[in-house]
Amino acid sequence: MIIRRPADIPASEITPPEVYAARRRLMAGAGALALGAGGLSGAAAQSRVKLESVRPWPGSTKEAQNTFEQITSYSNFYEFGLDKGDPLRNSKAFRTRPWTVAVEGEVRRPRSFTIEELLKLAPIEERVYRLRCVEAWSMVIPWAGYPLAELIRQVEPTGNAKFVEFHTLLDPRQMPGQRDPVIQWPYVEGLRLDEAMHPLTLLTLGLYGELLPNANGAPVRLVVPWKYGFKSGKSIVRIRFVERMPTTAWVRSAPHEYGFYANVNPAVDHPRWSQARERRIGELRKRETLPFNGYGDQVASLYAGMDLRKFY
Ligand SMILES: Nc1nc2c(c(=O)[nH]1)N[C@H]1C(S)=C(S)[C@@H](COP(=O)(O)O)O[C@H]1N2
Ligand SMILES: [Mo]
Repeated sequence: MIIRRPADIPASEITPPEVYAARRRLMAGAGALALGAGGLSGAAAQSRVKLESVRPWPGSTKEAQNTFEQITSYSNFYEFGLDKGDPLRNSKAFRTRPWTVAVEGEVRRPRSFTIEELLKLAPIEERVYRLRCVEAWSMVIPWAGYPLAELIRQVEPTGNAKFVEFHTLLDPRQMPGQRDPVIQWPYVEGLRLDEAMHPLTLLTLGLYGELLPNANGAPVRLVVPWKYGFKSGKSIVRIRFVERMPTTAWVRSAPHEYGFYANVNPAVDHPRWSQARERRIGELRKRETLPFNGYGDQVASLYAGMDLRKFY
């Protein structure tokens, strides 16, 4: 039996079947995405805005950081297309002002936050985190934000709040990828309440000391560094506290391939490829993937007693 490395796996195997089918339809449509995007291809680059005060965070990884260029041009953001360069190409005219995030469900003080309020809610830190994508690539990224727990405390979850849902903007006029039913839109992700409250879970507003680029989930996204990248929803408009485990977009789309927990785990293979190793973007060699993406000393206790082969 031949064991193939991820680099040898064709796109047809590494991509969920419905995504692969959609990609073929888009290619057959000869640029239908770019044309359908309302002239986005001619839009000027997004202006870059420096954040006012960003403090360094002592827990940052000292590993070499990926460049701004790599982080913005190699990204998954299916609302803007399926290829890694599509989010940068197709999101230039994306409007992120005005923007509000509704926080609702099982909370005593439901309310909306404007993006301006979110930028002032707590001191913004630069946190350099590793990102491990389920597709077996990784990056090191200097995000800017503060723990999601700061926001959660303000809305006071009730005793019934066990899980938190994160909903991305639904706007097919601005997000051309949403015109193709690759997944059921909008993108919905979720965390258990204790995961959402964990101090590593970052409400993210910036990258490299600037406001978030559109391609990386402007104006506000989540970053959950011990989980596969897809758990970190972008361009969030609604945060909902619920009693039951939410059916997230990827679990709905391919339940045999993507679990709710999605903790980075080199010992549990994806049904179509190994998760034991990863390629850091910008490198050729493979690195060993670490349990919980190297954050195990801080998060493993959240899963004490759970069978992580079953709850993947
Ligand atoms: N709304 C939305 N959020 C999303 C995605 C997406 O397609 N749509 N892709 C996810 C995946 S698979 C990854 S790996 C990360 C990548 O984020 P980054 O490119 O900003 O690092 O975003 C996640 N969040
Ligand atoms: Mo990913």
